[in-house]
Amino acid sequence: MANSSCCTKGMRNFVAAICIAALSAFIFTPPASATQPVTIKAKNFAFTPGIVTLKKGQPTAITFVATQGVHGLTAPDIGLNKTVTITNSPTTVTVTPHKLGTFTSHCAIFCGIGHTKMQIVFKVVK
Ligand SMILES: [Cu+2]
Repeated sequence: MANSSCCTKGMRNFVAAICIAALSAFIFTPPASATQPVTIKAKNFAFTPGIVTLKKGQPTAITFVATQGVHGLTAPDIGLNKTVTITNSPTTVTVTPHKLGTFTSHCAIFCGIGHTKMQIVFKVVK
């Protein structure tokens, strides 16, 4: 008796495994618009990193944490419209910049003699 199937059982299992793998990759891959989360550390009297690059129109989770002192940041140009108080307890906010450019923000909470020089630069790119 001739086998009317064009595929062996092994081939069918192989094809099923490939389909499951492809489906899993589709389901578990984050959306293309998500960007890598960013952590910004604050101390007397600097933000680290001092320059943060974000993508226009793409939400980015930024975690702020102070390793020394208490600081603050407001950056309306990147969508951070309320002052975030930065303490040793991490605070995460999601921002979505809507305009291209390079924007400088200063520490929003007086933190000492170097306060006026404490700044961070956000670069919003395509
Ligand atoms: Cu400060």
